[in-house]
Amino acid sequence: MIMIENTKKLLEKHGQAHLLAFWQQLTPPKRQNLLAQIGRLDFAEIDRWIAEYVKKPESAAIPPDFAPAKSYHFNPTDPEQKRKYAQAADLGRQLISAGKVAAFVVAGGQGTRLGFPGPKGNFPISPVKNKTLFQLFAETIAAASKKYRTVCPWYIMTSPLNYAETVETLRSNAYFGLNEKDVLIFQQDTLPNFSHDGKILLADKDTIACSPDGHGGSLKALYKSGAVEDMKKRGVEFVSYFQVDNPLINIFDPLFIGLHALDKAEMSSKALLKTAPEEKLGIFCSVDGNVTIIEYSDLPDELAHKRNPDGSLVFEFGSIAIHIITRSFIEKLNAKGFALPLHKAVKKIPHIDPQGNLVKPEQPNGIKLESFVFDALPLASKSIILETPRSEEFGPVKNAAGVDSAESAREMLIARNAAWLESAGVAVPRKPDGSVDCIIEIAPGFALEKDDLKTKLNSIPEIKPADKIYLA
Ligand code: UD2
Repeated sequence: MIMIENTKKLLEKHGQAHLLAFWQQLTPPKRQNLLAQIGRLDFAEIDRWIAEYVKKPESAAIPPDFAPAKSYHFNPTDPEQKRKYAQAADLGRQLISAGKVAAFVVAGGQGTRLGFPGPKGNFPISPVKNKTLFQLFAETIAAASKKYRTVCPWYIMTSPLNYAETVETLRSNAYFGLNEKDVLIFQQDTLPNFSHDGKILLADKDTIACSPDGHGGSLKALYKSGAVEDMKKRGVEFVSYFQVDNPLINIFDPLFIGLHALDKAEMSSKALLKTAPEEKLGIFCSVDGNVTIIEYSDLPDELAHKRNPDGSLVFEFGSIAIHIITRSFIEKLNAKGFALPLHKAVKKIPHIDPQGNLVKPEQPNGIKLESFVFDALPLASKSIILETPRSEEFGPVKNAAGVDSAESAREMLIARNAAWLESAGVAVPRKPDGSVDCIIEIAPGFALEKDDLKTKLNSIPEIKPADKIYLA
């Protein structure tokens, strides 16, 4: 009794009394459930979010000292840099071999654009065997562990919405050949959803409407879940961060890992040249000398289109959400407490109206808040950017068709496989327009990078036009 009175007072003070509107209709367990959810909310923080994000129009606050960021080119540009790249790649290989590098995929998104039910990692993508994204990542991790004679652990962040299904996928597929104890699956937090006037929405009479707190939530979730502690026990010092939608990811890149370590960076990124000003990639810039990424939707058009005298884009480097994060950086952030800024997205959010009816809106009706992992970049004492060729490392599966779709990702996988084989001296049939005239899949266990093919040439058959080739 006292508890509900206190809760009522608290909610009234913060303008959220409607959360108890259906109290009288709830059974005791449902009342407990609702009270527990309310108990987990930090109302002082919520008041701040409402004032700072929910009620404010979305604004792109571009700081005055905003400039393009400097990056390492994928090929060294002078002899001194050539030496540094060789040293870095060596160091990277040593670090992987010593078990100091872990794979970390953020897989908590809802994948609404793709229209695929369930975890996006279950999406079938490989060109011949139709392996799923999760299987490709698992096989890559297994192949790296074998190549470097070590154990590379895999951390998977899910949201509460897809945790159980992700665990079930991994379990029922025997972790795709990895050891169960080397795969840690954990959940990110959620944040409440709001109406435009700052009221928390109810998904049901006893349930607050919530959504995952964005991939920025990973920096807290890694810590809270015990994943960082687990890394510490294993001696992992670097986290190779990637998104679940990119089958071309090179998870264990010795050069990237080595440059990050050599430059004593805390959080580093891979970049690629944008195809067009409109391409949907966050852009790299420097603010007050700190590497920063501004999301494409926040970059004013005039800056996105700004060109140098030679015609290149001034802000030409896009982020493909590939990072190396030093474990101690995550520990440091969490030990002293930190809050990444939130970003607001206006979305269609099903909810219960004041009369208790379920509303499934046709138009965006409310606000979801999320944090972005790249907002931690300016908090790092040092951050490097390594440019990477698009054809080698980026073919995201975002849409059902067209740009950044399963089809375009499969084409890129085939094109990359063909280029690797050709660079090893294997003839690959091509059509008159230059495109690859066969379907080739190279299993991660066969080659993780093109140099791995050199020792496998005897086991590669002759490839004829329209062939379907699986190299494993
Ligand atoms: C992201 C980047 C964009 C570019 C692009 C490359 C942001 C805001 N934008 O755009 O700059 O680098 O990727 O592909 O990052 N996720 C979670 N939990 C969440 C939300 C997302 O784990 O609460 C994961 C999600 O499963 C996916 C990744 O984060 O692996 C990216 O999410 P997205 O599809 O929303 O990002 P997108 O395509 O808008």
